[in-house]
Amino acid sequence: MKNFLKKMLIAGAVLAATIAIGMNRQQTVSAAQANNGVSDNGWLHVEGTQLTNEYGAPVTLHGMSTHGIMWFPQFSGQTAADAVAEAGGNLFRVAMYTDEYAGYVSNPQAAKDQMYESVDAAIADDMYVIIDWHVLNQLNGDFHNDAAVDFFNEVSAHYANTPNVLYEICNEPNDGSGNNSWSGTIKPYAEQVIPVIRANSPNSIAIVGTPTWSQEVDTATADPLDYSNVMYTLHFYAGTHFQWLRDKAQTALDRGYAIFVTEWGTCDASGNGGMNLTEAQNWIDFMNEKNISWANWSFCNKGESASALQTWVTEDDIRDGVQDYELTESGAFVFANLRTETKVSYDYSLVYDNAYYAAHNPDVAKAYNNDSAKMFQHFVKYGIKEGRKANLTFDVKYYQANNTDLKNAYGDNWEAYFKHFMKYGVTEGRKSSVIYNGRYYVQKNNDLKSAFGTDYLRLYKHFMNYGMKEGRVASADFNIVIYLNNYPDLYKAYGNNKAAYYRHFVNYGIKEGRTATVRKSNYWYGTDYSAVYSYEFYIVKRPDVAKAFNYDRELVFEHFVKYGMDEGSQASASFNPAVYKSKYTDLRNAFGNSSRRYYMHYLNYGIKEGRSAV
Ligand code: IDC
Repeated sequence: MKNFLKKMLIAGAVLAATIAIGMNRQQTVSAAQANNGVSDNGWLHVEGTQLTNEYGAPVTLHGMSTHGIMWFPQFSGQTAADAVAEAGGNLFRVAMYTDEYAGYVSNPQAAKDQMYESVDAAIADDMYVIIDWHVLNQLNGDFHNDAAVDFFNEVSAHYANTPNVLYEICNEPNDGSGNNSWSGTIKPYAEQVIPVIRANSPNSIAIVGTPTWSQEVDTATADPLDYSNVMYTLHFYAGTHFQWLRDKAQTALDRGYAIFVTEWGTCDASGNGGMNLTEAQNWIDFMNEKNISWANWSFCNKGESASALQTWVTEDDIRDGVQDYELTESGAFVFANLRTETKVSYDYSLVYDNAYYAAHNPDVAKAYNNDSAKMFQHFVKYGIKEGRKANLTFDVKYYQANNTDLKNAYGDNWEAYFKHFMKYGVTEGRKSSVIYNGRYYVQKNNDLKSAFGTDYLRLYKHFMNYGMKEGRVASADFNIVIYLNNYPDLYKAYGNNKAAYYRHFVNYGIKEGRTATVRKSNYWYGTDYSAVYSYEFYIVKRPDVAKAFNYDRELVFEHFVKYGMDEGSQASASFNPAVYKSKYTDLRNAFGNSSRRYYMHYLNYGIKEGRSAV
């Protein structure tokens, strides 16, 4: 079993890296499926310097930026997105110029139409996509602010519930000479645009350009924006920008802020000068080491060094993906670095038990002929999405119903609940099943509290491995003592096999309407004492007991079962042990003065035999 769990962990990590391949596509228009894309990572957020996926794992985006979408629409739509996804990218940057090349301000509708087409193409491929307000050289610190507000208001409403979309609100917010004031001009612009986006799509990522062609991430982070999920733009061109610019990046990281390289080139900053692949490699190493996400400039066939495609390559040529000979020197270098690996690995043993999965998913067990490795793969690829039952201590539907904060965020996205639990929920001691609530468990078991404190992960594992066997209480919804007291049939079947009662309750008891919270009166370990016991009678007969236990029904009853019978106290008008004894010589010969045995005889046989004790 231990070995199998270990294998599961490893298989989980491997599967997480390759899972995209097995995913069912929703859209049929495109052929591509991004590696390490949105269906693997969900909504992104920023934690410190790190872009992080929905499940708390660091994630890196690598992809291509379009050239101007109005200039090169043939390399800005579905064909282009597919080609980038097929080459291993999980990011597509949609560069919508504001001014140059039929930019947004001269014909907003046409630019928007192309922008929507490009963004939707990336979404169809399960990629993340940056909507880039590609402003370059505005004078007087105006980045078409009003137009930007309108634009981002519209697109963030349109994509409010789409985890794919990231908003880059100003590509390079320069004034005429390149430089610009961060605190005086760019920051106020961001403070104008970001709230508009957040009003529509509160959890989205905003990427903000920085002074000097988006190089001064150091200046920007000296006076940072006061929003969550903000990233600062860094642009570099390997022929122009060297270690001194990486130092600026390092400054921002050292301060704890996240940067995004939304544009970089293998050549010089003009986009068309000399290549510097040595320096490009230095940059790639730096970005890999820091987990910095990037988009390369640019995916087009323009005759300039930065272009990834040869000048003669057409859209038709790349419908079957980009072939090596269709790439330029730059393109070849960039494409070789596109693929990212999922860095997520989950401890599936927290939510998955092979025998349980087989028992509760007979279709799967049958399809895979009970092969445990294959069933586990089924769970990771499909079962988790379908919200299937996979172990006793994590019930995804219960988790949804009993954690309303998550319900609001995840709806019926079952995979999100499983992953949330493995990553966070378990360590937070959340309610995970009708039989388990970490906080309750530690509250009700003092020895565990001193052993584990609030290490809820260990508490959960303790419950799985020992707690159930030991019959410990771990949920207000299931009290094993009450359960086994209430139901004689169960006690007969399971005796002191405590774990069996948890299983029975989860698998059958709930459906059968059995109760494990309220004791049926006069039941003790499955035996009904009603024929020999009534609370009202007993407290009159034994005022000492009633007083000692403050008239508590449960405790008074417990006294009767544990001591009262031995003491020969009558507890019901219909059974007087003294009368029973004096009436039946056979019993007297057998039981002598052991008064408990008269009670038990009456309950087990006497009643059936028609004997009487009054
Ligand atoms: C370049 C294009 C080039 C175009 C020029 C002017 O590669 O074809 O003629 O813009 O519009 C940036 C900009 C990006 C530039 C790129 C290369 O964000 O628009 O593209 N660059 O010069 N910042 C630094 C370099």
